[in-house]
Amino acid sequence: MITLHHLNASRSLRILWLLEEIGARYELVRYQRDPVTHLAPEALKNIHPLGKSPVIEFEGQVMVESGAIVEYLIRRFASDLEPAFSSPEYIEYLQWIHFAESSAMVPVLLKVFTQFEVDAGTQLNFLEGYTRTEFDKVLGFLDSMLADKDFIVGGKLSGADFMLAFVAITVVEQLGAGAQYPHLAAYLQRLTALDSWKRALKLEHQSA
Ligand SMILES: N[C@@H](CCC(=O)N[C@@H](CS)C(=O)NCC(=O)O)C(=O)O
Repeated sequence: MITLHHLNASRSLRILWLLEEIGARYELVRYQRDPVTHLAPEALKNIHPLGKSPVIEFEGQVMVESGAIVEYLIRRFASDLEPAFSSPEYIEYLQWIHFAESSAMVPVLLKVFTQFEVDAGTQLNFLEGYTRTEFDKVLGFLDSMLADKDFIVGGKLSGADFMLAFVAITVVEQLGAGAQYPHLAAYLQRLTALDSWKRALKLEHQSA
């Protein structure tokens, strides 16, 4: 049995959606962000010292990092969600999984945090220009790569989509940048139309 330690409004949505898609038996343990600090509750540190989510427990091991969890669960339970290792698509698949949590999340989070500061009236110097340049470069690239695709790799749903969905939802819904990135917005619409996504979102909202 898999246990998912799930923090609301977090990257853990990637894993919740994946578990719903796979149809695996799992237990959901919910945690709520502190309304002021937005941090996870201390209780999450009892599971893993970082106190971040997602965390899964499986067969006596504790595992963190959403990308690693996605790769592992797919390899173990849903190999149809990854291309064959020897295919060119596998390289694309692996690249996009890691792009989602590294190249993409850095400018996306910078944008979220600088927005907080701008809204609070903080005078930003280097950070504002750097964030804008990086965000436009990386999200523009992702948007262009989605121009003629339903899913990011091989014309079908794969682990890379589970990773990128959180990037898309943050950019489109939280940052309101859907008009600037129409292919990303359309991609998110396709993902959110899937039954497994709808089930995951229902569970996510129950935890709010
Ligand atoms: N690279 C990690 C990042 C995990 C992470 O930073 N999770 C955030 C939520 S999106 C978190 O738990 N924040 C609460 C905290 O740090 O207290 C992953 O992909 O799983």
